[in-house]
Amino acid sequence: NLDLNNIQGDILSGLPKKTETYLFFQISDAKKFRTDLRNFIPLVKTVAGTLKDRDDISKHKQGTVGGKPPLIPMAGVNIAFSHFGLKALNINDANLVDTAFLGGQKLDAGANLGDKGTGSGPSFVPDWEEPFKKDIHGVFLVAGDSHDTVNKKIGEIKQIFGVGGHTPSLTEVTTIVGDARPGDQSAHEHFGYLDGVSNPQIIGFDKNPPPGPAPVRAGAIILGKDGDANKDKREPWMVEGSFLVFRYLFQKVPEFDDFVFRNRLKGPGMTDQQGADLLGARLVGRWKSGAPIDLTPFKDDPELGRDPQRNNNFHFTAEQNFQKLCPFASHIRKTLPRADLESLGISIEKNRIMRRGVQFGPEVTKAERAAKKTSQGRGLLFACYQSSITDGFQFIQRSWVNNATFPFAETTPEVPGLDPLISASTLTDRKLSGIDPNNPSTELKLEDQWVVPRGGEYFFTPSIKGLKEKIAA
Ligand code: N7H
Repeated sequence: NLDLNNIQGDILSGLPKKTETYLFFQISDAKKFRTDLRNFIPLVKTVAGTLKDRDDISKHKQGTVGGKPPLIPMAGVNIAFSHFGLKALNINDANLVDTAFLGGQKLDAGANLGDKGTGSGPSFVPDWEEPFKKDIHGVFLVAGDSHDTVNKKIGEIKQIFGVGGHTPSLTEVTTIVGDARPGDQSAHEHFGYLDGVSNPQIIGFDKNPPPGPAPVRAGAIILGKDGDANKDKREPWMVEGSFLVFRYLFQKVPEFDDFVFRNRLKGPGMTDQQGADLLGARLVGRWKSGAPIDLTPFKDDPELGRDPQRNNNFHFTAEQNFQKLCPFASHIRKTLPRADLESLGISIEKNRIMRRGVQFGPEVTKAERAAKKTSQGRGLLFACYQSSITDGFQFIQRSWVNNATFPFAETTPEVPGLDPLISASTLTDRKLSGIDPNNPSTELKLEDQWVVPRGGEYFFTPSIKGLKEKIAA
């Protein structure tokens, strides 16, 4: 019972994004903004539209003989609003129940996410890029095959809202461009690991879910459906919307590589590079190829890594209370503990998030690699959708990632420690156990923070009906 013509496309099908621009804005003239928004709505790509685009892309690929087919010009546009934006439009969003959303990410950044900053409580100012310290009202997401197509689309959007003319209804706060990495790294994030392998499969939407974590009810991601804890409180305009978390995450790649090499694992017959690759895989929980270490703990298996029928089919079940195969604190075990909780009868459905990020910044240069020091900004425009930020992104970051005793500190001799990639730098004594498969209690001290948050906001991505009947009404 999902209306695929009503739900914005990025949420369930992911706008195809070789490149994606995020244009953050403030509403400067609420009345005119509403009128302009009516003209903008036809540009919004729905799930149905995105599925059609994906179908066209695959037909196009199949129809080309030899070589790589050129991409077909294609752009997808979505829009989302922060709590501040809805307030600027005089929309009472009190029933858009989600403490994190209603407070905004700046308020969350210190106490709940652990970002660096100054001050405390409501006067906390995160150590972010300047534009993100302002109240952002909304964001346009424009994804596509090339900068040309995306920029053209952005030109159309600006024209609709009068930007650059005499009567603009919004002002641009900042624009960030994300790009998939080149060549065979296009599906890999900047540390080199295959990304986008594991996302929740939605019952009733994903027709043939590959083996892996249990599919979730649509309400885990989409408001007003079974599985949304606040289903009964949702007003019609909220139904089939979703909360979007955006985080501007910089990655220090040469520093990470240097740490992994210096702390490489050692064993009979293992080369230095193999030892470094094994340590990296144990920090992430997957090899760079995507192969999960729960299935192939000591040797990469690229064929497994690229096989969707197998690369997510693991649950840490052989590992209850143990971390020989995969450290408790490895990134993918921390952020999705699978049977670690499910075997105790604890459902993790409400904690699932649909990740839709894209990389930004150039490849690491020779000079950076030689200096083992980052001098150009690069990282991940992290984005994820959920029906509750409080149970989704915020909970994962606060209660799992930043919590050294999760999971199993009570029942194992080893304290798991912190997620080595994304735990907060403000935490003291940053370390994790389980890194050496033969000595799980040995702890590895984390010297640095390789993922640095430099901005973000919480948004609501409304349905088409929500846009027409409430926000633009
Ligand atoms: Fe993470 N990385 O490259 O190491 N992530 N992540 N993430 N992440 C995942 O399964 C990465 C971040 C999740 O289902 C993979 O698609 C990096 C945040 C979740 O088993 C890799 C950054 C949050 C999963 C990375 C980053 C999460 C996941 C494996 C920041 C939420 C699915 C590939 C720059 C708070 C877990 C895959 C599952 C997987 C990386 C950020 C959450 C390789 C570099 C902020 C839920």
